[in-house]
Amino acid sequence: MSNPLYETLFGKYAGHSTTFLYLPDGKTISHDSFIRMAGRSANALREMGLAVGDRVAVQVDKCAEALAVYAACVQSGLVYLPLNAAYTPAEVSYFIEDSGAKLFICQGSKEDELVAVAEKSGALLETLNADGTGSFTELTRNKDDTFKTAERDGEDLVALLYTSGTTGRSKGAMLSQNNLLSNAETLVELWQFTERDVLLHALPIFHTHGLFVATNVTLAAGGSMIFIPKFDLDSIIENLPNATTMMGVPTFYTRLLNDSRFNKDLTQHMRLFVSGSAPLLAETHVQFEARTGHRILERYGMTETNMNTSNPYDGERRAGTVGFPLPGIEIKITDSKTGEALADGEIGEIEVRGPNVFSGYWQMPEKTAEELRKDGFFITGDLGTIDSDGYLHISGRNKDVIISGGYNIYPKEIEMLLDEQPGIMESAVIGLAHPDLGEAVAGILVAEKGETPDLDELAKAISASLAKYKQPRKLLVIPELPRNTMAKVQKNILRQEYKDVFKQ
Ligand code: MLC
Ligand code: AMP
Repeated sequence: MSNPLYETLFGKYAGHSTTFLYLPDGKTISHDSFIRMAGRSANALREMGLAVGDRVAVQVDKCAEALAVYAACVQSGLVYLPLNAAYTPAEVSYFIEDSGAKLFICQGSKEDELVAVAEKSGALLETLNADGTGSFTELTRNKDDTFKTAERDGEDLVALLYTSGTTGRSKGAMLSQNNLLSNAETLVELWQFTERDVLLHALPIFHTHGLFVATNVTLAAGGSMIFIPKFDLDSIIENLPNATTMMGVPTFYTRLLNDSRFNKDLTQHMRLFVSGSAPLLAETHVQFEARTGHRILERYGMTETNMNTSNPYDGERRAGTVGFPLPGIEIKITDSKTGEALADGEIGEIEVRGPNVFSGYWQMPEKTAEELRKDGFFITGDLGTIDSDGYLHISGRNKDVIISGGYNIYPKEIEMLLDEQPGIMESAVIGLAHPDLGEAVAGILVAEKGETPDLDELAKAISASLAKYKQPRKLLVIPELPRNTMAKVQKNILRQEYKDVFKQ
């Protein structure tokens, strides 16, 4: 096979008139039409002068055309770099520059703000809008809809996904053909996906969950997706009767449970509900089963590794656990300080090895060496334990990260901004329990001597630099931050002190 990922996800469906996408306006796109759309995009990319290995950064709304750019990149050997649509130009600028992207495709409405970003790093700039129009679409018009697929092998880079770091600098996780292919094939089998499946897709397509788990698994099985722009209760309820499966972050499921229309009748025909990206409370699992009769299947993954573990499809889906290592993937629990393996039942660092594990961080050999051991085990930064039946329980994190509605937020990035603001001496950013988002961001501030910061002004000042979902939902001023004898801020004390801030 010349390009295994392309063949498995797309190529083998050429000529198939089966439906791939059900779109919000009632239109559908068949597998064949989608592949032709991707072929036109691949020809446009080639004619723009892009060559195998070049990075294509994409910050657009969710639409079929965006997915076709992903397929076109796979087909033509370009490296796909999806970016959260909420990132500000200041945030995006780093990704474009760091990746050396040759092309940046953005929303038309943001073009003016982003011209300078593209120019600074010498990237071409094109637009793609939520309705599929835009300058990039114009370039694909009248192009040949077949494209000679680029030869690629398993180790070749397919995607670069940026994940923030505890030091504040984002790192580009390099994902290969094999990483994505092995995971998609494993999950199709484990979760028993077939061409009869219709996945209700309400996740964003710029992260692992919506792009590689939901989309790749559906594609590899030859199934179809009801493609909803974003999570919206009414559209979920309206579309559920036509779906067989759904994947979501825990917020999807808690929001559904808060709506009385979500009941057994609406879900009886469903085959599978999958949850991941953030901890699903055991309580949500139990309530979901009581309401619908379905046991949510919880799995565990991350940007650097795709999916690592899953509760079983046929066996017991155990609430509060993330199940067993996927076939071909090893998990071990180690002592954070020594790296030595710990016995089952002990809590330690979760490490993972397998064909799913990325090859390293883009142009960051030192960071790669810190987290990816020579023997292939990746140190996830998550803490967990394996119980006597082999189920993995995630008990916490060894990394300072907040997970809000399934988005990872690194406090360091926000603290650096807060600390720069006039009148602020220092800050600690923490995640506090939030009924809808799991965790939400709070900023605890210490003012310079004699200063009384205006918190509204402060919030406004940082908003230009930070995506909305990262902005603290609560800012508090306190006299001093609690520190241990090593002068390290004790965030656990702050989390305890302010634990009820977001509780209703
Ligand atoms: C949106 N907002 C958020 C937010 N999402 N704030 C904090 N955390 C979030 N996750 C902001 C909006 O900008 C808005 O601001 C306000 O909060 C309220 O918006 P909303 O309408 O209530 O939110 P909504 O748009 O419905 O989004 C919530 C959500 C969404 C949970 C549906 O965030 C979502 O789809 N999350 C999925 C994330 C995901 O795909 N993660 C996978 C990562 S991959 P305002 O003030 O302008 O109204 C990964 C690996 C793995 O982790 O294992 O899968
Ligand atoms: P990201 O870096 O955005 O890919 O997020 C990956 C992180 O999400 C993991 O390291 C975990 O901390 C968290 N995560 C993913 N799935 C789960 C889950 N099922 N339960 C708890 N945490 C999860």
